[in-house]
Amino acid sequence: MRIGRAAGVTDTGRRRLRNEDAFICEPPLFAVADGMGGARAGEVAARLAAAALEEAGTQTRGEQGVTAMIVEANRRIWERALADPATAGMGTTVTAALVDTDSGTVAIGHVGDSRAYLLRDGALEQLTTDHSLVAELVSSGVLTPEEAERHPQRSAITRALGTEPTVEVEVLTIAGQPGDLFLLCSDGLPTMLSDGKVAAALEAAERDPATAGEALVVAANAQGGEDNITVVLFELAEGESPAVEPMPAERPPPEPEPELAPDSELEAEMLEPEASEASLSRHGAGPGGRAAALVFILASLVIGALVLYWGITR
Ligand SMILES: [Mn+2]
Repeated sequence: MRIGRAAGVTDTGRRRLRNEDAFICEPPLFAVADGMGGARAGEVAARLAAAALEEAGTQTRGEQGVTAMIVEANRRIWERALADPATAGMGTTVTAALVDTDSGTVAIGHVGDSRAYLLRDGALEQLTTDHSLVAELVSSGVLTPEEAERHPQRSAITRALGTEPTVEVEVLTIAGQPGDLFLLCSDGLPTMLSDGKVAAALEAAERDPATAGEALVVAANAQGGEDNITVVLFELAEGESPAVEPMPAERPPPEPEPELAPDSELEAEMLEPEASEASLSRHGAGPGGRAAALVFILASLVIGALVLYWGITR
């Protein structure tokens, strides 16, 4: 099994001033976080969660791995909230999928109401159960699923990351099949689009993650775009995962942790496209180019010396 195409997209929507969602699309790790809290604290919480997950992403696998990275993210958000009164009470949802291509399994961990779905053989299945008030009322029979969709308290979550010193992570494992298309999303998608409409959009996009991601955001905005909308899509495919090129010994310095910054600064930071490690390592002349440059410099020196010698002896 290997991971095929993948894409992530986030959008502020049409009603909110800020985007407090964050996502990761770094195979084999995929995640969505939907922050909450006063001022800009929700944004800080979601970005802290994404940064913590991204750091752990390549070193772990399975349910234990995904649980450990979410627990660590919880610890970091909780400690930041204690240290910085401006962010007190901040929290975030998180839904993370960690693919193990060797065993062909996908471990999914989640806290809150961001969801994971699987499109397999044309059928869209919701994999996660929301940790939300309305989901509990539905499971206890107080509300029907249809009533839950229109409930004014539908965005109230019963579990969050970073609001308590410890967190209970719900995990599950899916045995993957070639052709599987996984979708992770913040609640801004399902509150605007029914599962049927989401499935139709995925099929209309011919299951291409990038096309489907854009189409889902457009469709959710067309329905009102009442919340931030974030979707991450990845497919599983037949075959081996390509051999991983050995990484350079040096690593770029870690990204600074997100701070509560003035609007303009934070906005600029958010808009800046993130250069991936792979694209960074491809910049510059490389070993071959370096040798050519060295030859050129040596040749220039020799010619310079000859010209100087000719000038003096003349
Ligand atoms: Mn949301």
